[in-house]
Amino acid sequence: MDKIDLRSDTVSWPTPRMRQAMAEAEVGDDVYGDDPTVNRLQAMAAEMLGMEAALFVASGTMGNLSAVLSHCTRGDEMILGDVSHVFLNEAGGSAALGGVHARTVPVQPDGTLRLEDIRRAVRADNPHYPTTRLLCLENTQNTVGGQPLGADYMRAAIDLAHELHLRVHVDGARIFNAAVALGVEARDLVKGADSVMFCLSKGLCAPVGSMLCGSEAFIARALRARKMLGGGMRQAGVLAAAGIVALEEMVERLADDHANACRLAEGLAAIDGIVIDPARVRTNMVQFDLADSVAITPRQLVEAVAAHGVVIRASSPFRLVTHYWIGPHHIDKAVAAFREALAA
Ligand code: TLP
Repeated sequence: MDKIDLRSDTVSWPTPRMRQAMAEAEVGDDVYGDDPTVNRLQAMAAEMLGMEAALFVASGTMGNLSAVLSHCTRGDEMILGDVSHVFLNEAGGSAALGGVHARTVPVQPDGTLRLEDIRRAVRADNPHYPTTRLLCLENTQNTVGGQPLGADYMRAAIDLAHELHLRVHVDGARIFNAAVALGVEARDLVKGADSVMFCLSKGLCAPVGSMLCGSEAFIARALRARKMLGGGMRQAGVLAAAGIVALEEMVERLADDHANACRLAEGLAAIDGIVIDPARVRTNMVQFDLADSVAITPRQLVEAVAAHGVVIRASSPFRLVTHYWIGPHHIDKAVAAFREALAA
C-alpha cells in the first residue's frame, strides 16, 4: 500500500496469502449450496461464534439487513443505539425495505446502551404502538472510538432483552477486535444472542464479505432474505477463500493494530492543537478534535497531511483507523505529518 491510509480498516488490501488462496479456491454454485469453500467458511464462522450455522453475505450492511428482515415483520420496532451503524449508515434499509421502525436510545461513551433505557423503550401491548421485536447491539461501537463491550455487559443486555421477549442481533462488524482487546473468545461476547454479523473485510483484510451467524432456523430465513436482496452469489468460493485465511491468520494479530492505535494516540497527544484522550483507545480506532485555538479548518488539515501521503477524512471528531497495512513506522510518519500541519 503506497499511502498511509487511516480512513478506515475497510481500505485494507487482501494479503498475499489471501490472493493465493483465492486463485486456488475450489468452487461450485453457492446458490445451490455447492461451493465447498463457502461451506467451509460458513462452518468455521459458526464454530468460532458458538452458533449453529452461518451465512456468507456480501457486506456488513447486507448481513445486518438480512438479520433485521429475518427477525422482524413490517410494522415491528427495533431498539438500537442512536449512533449505531444500522441506524446511521445503512441507508435506512431496515425502514425502506423491511418496514421496521427504529427506536433509538443513547449510546454511552463506553459504547453500551443503558439497560434501563432499553427496558423503558419497550412498548406496551397496545394497538397504537408498533410491536417491539428486536434489540441491536454494536460491538465494537464504532462511533465512540471503537469501544469494546465486555462479556458481562453483553450477557446482561441479552438476558434483559429475552426477559422482555425481544430477539437480539449483534452488529459485530469488529467483534474480533473486541475479543482480542478484552482477552476473551468472540463466542463469549455473543453467547445467547439470536444472531451476530461480523466482517471479514475490515481489520481481517479480506477483500469482500461478512458472516451472519445464528440458529439453523434463523439462517434458513436469512438465506431467503439474502436472495431477496440480490446477494445469492455463485462461485463465491473465490471470495470465501480469502475469508478462511482471514479467520485462520488475521485474528490474533489485531493486537498489533490496537498497539499501533495507542502509539498514534500518544504521538498525537504530544501535539499542540490536538485534543485527544489516549486512554480511550481500546481497539483500532483513534478519535481526536482540533482545539478552538487552531487556525486551520478540518479540510485544510486533511489536505496538509495528504501532502505527506497520509489519507484521512474530515469529520467531527476525526477518526483514524489502524489495520494490517499500517506499521509502527507509518504511525511515526503520520504523527510527524500532523505535527508539521499544525505547526504551520
Ligand atoms: N463501517 C464503515 C463505514 O460505513 C462507516 C467504517 O469505515 O467504519 N457495522 C459497523 C459497526 C460498521 O462499522 C460497518 C462499516 C458496517 C456495519 C457495514 O459494513 P459494510 O461496509 O461491509 O457494509
